[in-house]
Amino acid sequence: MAGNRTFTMIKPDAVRNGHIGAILAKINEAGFRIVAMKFTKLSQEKAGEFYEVHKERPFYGELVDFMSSGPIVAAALEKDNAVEDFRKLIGATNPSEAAEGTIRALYATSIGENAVHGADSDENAEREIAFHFSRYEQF
Ligand code: IDP
Ligand code: MG
Repeated sequence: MAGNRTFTMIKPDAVRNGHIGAILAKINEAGFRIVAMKFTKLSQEKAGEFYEVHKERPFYGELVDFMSSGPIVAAALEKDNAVEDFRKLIGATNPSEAAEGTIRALYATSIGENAVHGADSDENAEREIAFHFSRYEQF
């Protein structure tokens, strides 16, 4: 059964470009409830740990540098079928392939600097929420 929680980050490019408000509005309009949220910055070490699954990929170093290059917004979101519906809302990894109206089509600049993260499975959503938030920060 599909779970009802997912995890997102508004990435440093979108924060720098002033898109926090617009992206949160899209998330709300799509019917997600925010259950935890923080404005924070990842150290190189934390970014490396978060993206450990991509350690062997050629873009890993670039990804870790980028994700620790400035503040982010991290949030846990709730909705029926949250993981799949959120991936639809953000669009393809590469913004040039992202469907019209998706967050990445609107706000991403490149395949690396693609505005938002979205968890790709219920299991990873729970792992990522626990990585960023204690139980007492979740509502
Ligand atoms: P996803 O974010 O759509 O799930 P993944 O394949 O899990 O995409 O990759 C994680 C992140 O790594 C992407 O969101 C993007 O920031 C970065 N990334 C993926 N592919 C490339 C690439 O070819 N060059 C540079 N960065 C990449
Ligand atoms: Mg992914």
